[in-house]
Amino acid sequence: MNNIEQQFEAYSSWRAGLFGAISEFRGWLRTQEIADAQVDQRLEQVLSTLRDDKLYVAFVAEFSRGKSELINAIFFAGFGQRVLPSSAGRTTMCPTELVCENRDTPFIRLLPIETRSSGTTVSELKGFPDEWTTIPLEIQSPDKVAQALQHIAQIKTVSKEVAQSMGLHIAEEDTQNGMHVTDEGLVEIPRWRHAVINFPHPLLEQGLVILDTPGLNALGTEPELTLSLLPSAHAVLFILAADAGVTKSDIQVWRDFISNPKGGPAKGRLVVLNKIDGLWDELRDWEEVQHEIDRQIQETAKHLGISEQNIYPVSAQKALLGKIRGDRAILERSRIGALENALGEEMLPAKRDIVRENIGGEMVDIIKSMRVILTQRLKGVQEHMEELEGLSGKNLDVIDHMMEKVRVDKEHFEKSLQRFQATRSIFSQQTNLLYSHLNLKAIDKMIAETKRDMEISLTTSGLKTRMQTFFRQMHAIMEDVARQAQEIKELMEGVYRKFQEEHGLSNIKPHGFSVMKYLREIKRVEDKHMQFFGGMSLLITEQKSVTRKFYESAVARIRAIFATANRDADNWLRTIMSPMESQVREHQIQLRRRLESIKRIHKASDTLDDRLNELKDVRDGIRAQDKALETQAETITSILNAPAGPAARAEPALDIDLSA
Ligand SMILES: Nc1nc2c(ncn2[C@@H]2O[C@H](COP(=O)(O)OP(=O)(O)OP(=O)(O)O)[C@@H](O)[C@H]2O)c(=O)[nH]1
Ligand SMILES: [Mg+2]
Repeated sequence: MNNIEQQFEAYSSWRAGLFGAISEFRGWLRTQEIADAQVDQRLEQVLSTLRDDKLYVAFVAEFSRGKSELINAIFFAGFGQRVLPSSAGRTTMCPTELVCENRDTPFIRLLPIETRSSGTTVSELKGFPDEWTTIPLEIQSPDKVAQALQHIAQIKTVSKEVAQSMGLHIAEEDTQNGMHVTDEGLVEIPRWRHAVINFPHPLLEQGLVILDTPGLNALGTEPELTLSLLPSAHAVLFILAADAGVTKSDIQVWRDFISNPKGGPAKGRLVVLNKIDGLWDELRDWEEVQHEIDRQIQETAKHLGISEQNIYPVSAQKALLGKIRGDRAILERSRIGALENALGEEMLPAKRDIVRENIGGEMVDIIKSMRVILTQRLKGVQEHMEELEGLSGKNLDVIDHMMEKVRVDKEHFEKSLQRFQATRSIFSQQTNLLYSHLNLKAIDKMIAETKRDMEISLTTSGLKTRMQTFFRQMHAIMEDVARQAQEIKELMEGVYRKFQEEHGLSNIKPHGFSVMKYLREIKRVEDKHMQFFGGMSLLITEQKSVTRKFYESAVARIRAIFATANRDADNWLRTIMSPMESQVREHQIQLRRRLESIKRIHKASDTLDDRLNELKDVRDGIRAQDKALETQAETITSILNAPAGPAARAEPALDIDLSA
């Protein structure tokens, strides 16, 4: 087992442990009648987040640097031969995802390049299997698998007009980036736009997704890939080759897709110097070879403006060979181990932090609200018991009086409840306003307007300004959302406070709805785009293709951000009401119970002692539930806070704190 496999296993068992503890908690809540349907649904949401958890690793480089070979070496040596096609010249022609959705039916699924004409994004098309060509893989026959995977390398020739209609960039000269033109004046284009390989593999089955990309050409033509898939990948490996050095187009890929404006590689970004076996020279001693490798690393570090420790020298080819043959000496020389260690250590602890961040807050929230309910129940029973104890030895008049008091309490509470119902209608007006800001139809309208303006824009700067305006609009909408959410929060705070003051309900504060992450995300899409289009000197004849690129990538991303914001707002609105509602319900039950027992004693149908004993049982039951809740909460938080693996930092990155 290499380090990635070990780290992955540790991560998977951590995740499974968390999943188990949360499922158990959910089952327990169901049997105990503490949680309502909403809490149950929230827990289901948390569990499905854990279930669908994915880890993305992308390989990016100019063509022929050995991306596909490196993927074969790191992940597929166990297959006994090359899985992904790897050969001299351009090989991988379309972005290729390796996943395991279903281990029993391995296949390769290919999206025809013609789908580009429709302007539909790849992620949208994933919902329509009919648009794809699916070829089953016979895993028992490595040759047949290799043959089927050759599809990734397929090209076809079309006329220039057809290529242009698909928004593909044509290289007018051989030195240019773009699709190659044959002697007959036809354009060679990839046959497929995207490939998904469903392959049974232990890491893929556990949620790893590997993304192999073609060289610069295709990176540029599928903005969705570069602007959405790559930035969100948990790890990106940027590959250079020792035989090619650092060329102009390597630098372009680095600058456009990987580098961090703050200098140095960003988190989870690794730089690989591949093909070091080319420097192995029988006539030189090993020390000299190492010296030469070090020299190339220094050179590379200088070109990229990063430190030497960030560069991993390897030989993908020898690593694959060493693994398949079980030859330790070659494997050692390939230096693949150090890269695998770094990858495992960068990727998995970071991934754990992300999961922790995504569900930790929600779990803390749910546990706290369960605590509030139990505390409130306990308080109610105790007060009730005291009340009854006070009745001991009292005459009917006193009991009458007491009954009257409880009845007044109950009526008073019911009046507040009516007021509460009235605020509900204000609340729903306010939420409608919030939803009107987030309305996807309205966003679509703005998108359509942007598109129209861009298409009739006459200058490059006009195009760019229009794009900027679009981002500004999106920004402004989010700010409206933030203001509206704040208003809703204040409204709820007022309602909460009133209930607390008048009826002694527990002090709970509704939490706010933060739009920070959407704003940040919109900004990131904007920056990436302005960088992407800003560097281009556009011919005005290209405006249709620029518009389309913008449309396919930025717009798809922005729409996705708004869709997420809508979903988050739904959840927020549910949770902001839910603790309030459950408290009110609890309080109402208690009032009824108090009234009922005093009535019974009044009618002498129960003795005081019977009633008190009954209440003692109820109280003990709640105490036991409280204890059980603490045990479960403890289990869940200790898993959440567990440091990640052997290489973990001394303290967890995010401390989930359950103390009230
Ligand atoms: N000597 C040597 N050759 C390698 C190594 N890794 C890859 N190659 C060769 O380099 C060529 C390109 O490798 P690929 O894996 O196809 O490169 P790629 O980056 O996927 O290229 P595209 O798919 O065209 O973008 C192939 O002929 C490989 O055999 C290595 O470590 N050493
Ligand atoms: Mg390749």
